[in-house]
Amino acid sequence: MNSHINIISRFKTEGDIISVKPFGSGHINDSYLVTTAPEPATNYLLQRINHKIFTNVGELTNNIRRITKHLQQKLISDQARYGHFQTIHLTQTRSGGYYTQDEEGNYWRLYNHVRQSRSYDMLENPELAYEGGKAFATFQYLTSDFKADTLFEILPNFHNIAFRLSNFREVVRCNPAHRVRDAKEEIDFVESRVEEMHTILRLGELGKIPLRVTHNDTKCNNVLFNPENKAIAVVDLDTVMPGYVLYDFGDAIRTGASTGAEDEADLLRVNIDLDLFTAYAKGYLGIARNFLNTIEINHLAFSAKFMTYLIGLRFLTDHIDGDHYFKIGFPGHNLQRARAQFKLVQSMEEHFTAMRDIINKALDG
Ligand code: GN1
Ligand code: MG
Repeated sequence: MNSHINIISRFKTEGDIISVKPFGSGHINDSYLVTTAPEPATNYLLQRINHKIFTNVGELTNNIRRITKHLQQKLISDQARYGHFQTIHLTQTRSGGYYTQDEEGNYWRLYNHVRQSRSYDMLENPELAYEGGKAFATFQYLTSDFKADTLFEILPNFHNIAFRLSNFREVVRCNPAHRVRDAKEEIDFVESRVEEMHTILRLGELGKIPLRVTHNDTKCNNVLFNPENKAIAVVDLDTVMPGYVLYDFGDAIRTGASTGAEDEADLLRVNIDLDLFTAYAKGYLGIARNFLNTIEINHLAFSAKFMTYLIGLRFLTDHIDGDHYFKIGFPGHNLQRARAQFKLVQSMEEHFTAMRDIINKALDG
C-alpha cells in the first residue's frame, strides 16, 4: 500500500486515503480501489496500465481525455435528458499530466470512482440487462457526433477477424507451448466457421456499415450501476476507437446474456439466456434504433455470435501461445475460457432464429 500511496500522492486528490485494495476482474491492467474520507471526498480507481499491450500511453491518455471531455459537455448541456448518467474522468497529476511513471517504468493513472456504484460480471436479471443496453446505447449516442477518425487507433485491428485468424494460424503452426494436440477440437471449431465470421468485416469493406466511435470492450462489468440498479456510467475507456457498432452490441451480449460465467468450466451451464437478450435488446434499441442503419440492425443477432467466437478465438490463441496476453488464474484458464465461449456460440446457433425475432420485436416495441 505504501508504494501505492506514493503514486497517489503525485495526483491532485481530495480527502485522506483510507484504503487501497485490488479491484475488479480485468484481464489486462491492475486496478485498485482507493477509498477516502471524509465524505463526500472522491474515491478513486488507481490503475497500472499494461504498457506491453498499451504501448503508446500518451495517445491512450489523449483519447480518453478527449472522449470523457466530450461526454461531460454533452451531459451538462442536456442534463434533463440523461438524468443520472455520468462519465468517469482522469485525475490530474500535480505536474499537470494525466498519468505518471514509477521508477520501474510502470505507468499509473487515477480515475474517479463513483461512490456506491457497483458492476456485475454477469447480469442477474432482465432489469439489469435492460439498463446495460440503455447504457451502451447512450454511450454510442453521446459520441455519435465525435469524429471517429480523429481518435488514435490504440490497438489496430482489434476486432478484425482476418488479423485474428492470421495470428491464430501462425501460433498453431509454431506451437510454441506444445498445446496444439490438446486443443484440436477447439481449433476445428474455429476453422469450421471461418467463412461466416468474415461477414461484418466484409460489410465494412463494402461501406455498408459506417465506422463510428465504439467502446470495443462492452463486457457487462464495464457498466456501473447505482444502488437502485440504474446504469449510471460506462467505464474502461482504453479501447475507445473507430469501429463498427456491431462489435459493441455483440460483445455486450457475450457476457450480458449468458447463463454462465466467461470461464465457466461446466459447459452445460453455458447458454444464451433469451430473457436477458430480449431485455438488453429492448434497452439498447429504444435509443439506438434512431441512429443505426438497416444493415446494422439486421446483423445485431449475428454480431453476438461473432463477438463470442472472436473473443473465444483470442483466448484460444493465447492459450496455444503460452498465456502471454490475458492474465490467468490457473494453468489452462484461457482454454477453459475459449471452451465456454465456443459453447455459447453453439447455443446462439441453436437459438438464432429466436434471436432474430427478438431483435425485430424490440424494434417495434
Ligand atoms: C480484456 O481487461 P479487460 O477484462 O477489460 C480485453 C478485451 C476482452 C476481455 C475478455 C485490451 O478486457 O478485449 O474482450 O478481456 N481487453 C484488451 O474478457 O485486450
Ligand atoms: Mg477492458
